[in-house]
Amino acid sequence: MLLGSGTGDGPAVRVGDEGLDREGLWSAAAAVAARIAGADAVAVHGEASLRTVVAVVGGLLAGVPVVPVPSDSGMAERRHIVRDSGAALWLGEPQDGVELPAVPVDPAERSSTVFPEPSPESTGLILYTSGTTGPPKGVVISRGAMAACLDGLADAWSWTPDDVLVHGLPLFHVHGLVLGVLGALRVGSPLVHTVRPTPAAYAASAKEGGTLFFGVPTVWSRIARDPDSARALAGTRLLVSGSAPLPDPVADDLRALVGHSPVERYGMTESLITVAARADAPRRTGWVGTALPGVESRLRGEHGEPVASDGESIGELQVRGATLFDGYLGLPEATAAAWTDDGWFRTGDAAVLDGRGWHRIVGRMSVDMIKTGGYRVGAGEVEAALLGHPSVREAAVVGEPDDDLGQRIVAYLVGDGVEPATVIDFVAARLSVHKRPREVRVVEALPRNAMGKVQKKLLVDGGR
Ligand code: MCA
Ligand code: AMP
Repeated sequence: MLLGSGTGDGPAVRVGDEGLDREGLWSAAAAVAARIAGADAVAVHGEASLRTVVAVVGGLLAGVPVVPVPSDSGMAERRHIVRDSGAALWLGEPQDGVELPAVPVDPAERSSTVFPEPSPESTGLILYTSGTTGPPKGVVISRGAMAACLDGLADAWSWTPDDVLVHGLPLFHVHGLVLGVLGALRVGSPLVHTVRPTPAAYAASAKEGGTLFFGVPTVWSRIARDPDSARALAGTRLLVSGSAPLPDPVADDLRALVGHSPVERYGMTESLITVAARADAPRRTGWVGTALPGVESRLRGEHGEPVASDGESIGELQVRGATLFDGYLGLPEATAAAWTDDGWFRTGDAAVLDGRGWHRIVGRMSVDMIKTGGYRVGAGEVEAALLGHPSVREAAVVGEPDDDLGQRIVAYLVGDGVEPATVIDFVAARLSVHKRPREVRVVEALPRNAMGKVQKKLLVDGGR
């Protein structure tokens, strides 16, 4: 069973001030499942709340594919996700622009209806994620892929029911939802979700007995800059970092303040987590670990040629195995393009492998894929949104290095009377708040090559 059994009166999940034990969660979710059984898919408002957890578990109990919708999404993105996914119902607080029938979700409700476990091949989640161009694509994830990933991580991190998992990550992506909620339910460890991943909230949860903590690098670097909160983590068993590269100085500062630094793990929405450092292995700063059981990885050069696993040579990381997705919803061409002819998924990440199977991620193959605060944002979709603003004639979006966010979204714009704050709000309201440019630079012209293509490298290197 993907989520284990729904028995037991120990705490299962707490989000902020609201909590449920296992039996309470299962019976509240069963009430949701009874209402939605047979639907093609359900959209869930992905706010950080107990209600979201109940809604997602309800969908999984009923065997109905769940489509989490970012809670900070703007109208255009929300509409796209709802329409593209084919969701028939909306679970959670009704939102502007969503015309689906809303189904109430009440954590206090109880139902004893029991549902048969759906097959591992069936779809569990459809998660929307950005490519380099175009609107976000629906990544179809099977229940079996999630189970394989979570079992691999439980093994790597010696994650057991004795752990208390703590994090405050968004409930609409792999990190916060699959690892952070479904992982805790599958392993049987209680989850404390702090609503926001602030240093103070992590410190408070450590004092209350949290043992295992998840965060994106921005979360860890904010904790490292808050020594009192960092020291409060001293008694914890394991810190885990992922979704973006953990800067070496942050790992060093945490080692000094906490007594141990995070283990890293690597993955993608499409592949779930494929590579992880084991809890019992010595920390190797900058290295994200070895392939999970059931996953294989390799490096390939620009023309598909093998690249040596010598700890130095860089190639595109390609993966295959049990944790992989089933394709982009309704996009057979994009799905086919994501795989090599011999059946490996092209991650688009540049990596190094060493002789012991350890991986180091050295960057993205494309400048158009930005990671900001752990969120993946395609430059193309931000540029398209910006071009929808009447004062913008040309737009080029890049990710610039940022001490807090890893990369900061910067928009170079050509236009008439461009007001930076107005266009930033315009993107936030259309796409989502986390996709807004943090900075706008108005320029006379964009640097282009002889073919007319914008030379983004010049923007990044020439930017301040
Ligand atoms: C600011 N705000 C605005 C605007 N400007 N709202 C509307 N319009 C504007 N122009 C408000 C926001 O609503 C929010 O309000 C507040 O400003 C702060 O928002 P933001 O700047 O986005 O927050 P932040 O402090 O910069 O966020 C840092 C963060 C966040 C908490 C680390 O980036 C985060 O949660 N990242 C996690 C991403 C993640 O989970 N990725 C996993 C992908 P208010 O505060 O009131 O809400 S899955 C993945 O990658 C895999 C597979 C893997 O490997 O894990
Ligand atoms: P997403 O689909 O949002 O999960 O983003 C996946 C991308 O996040 C990967 O392709 C990597 O570029 C990046 N990523 C995830 N984990 C790590 C990590 N530990 N180190 C470096 N990059 C990472």
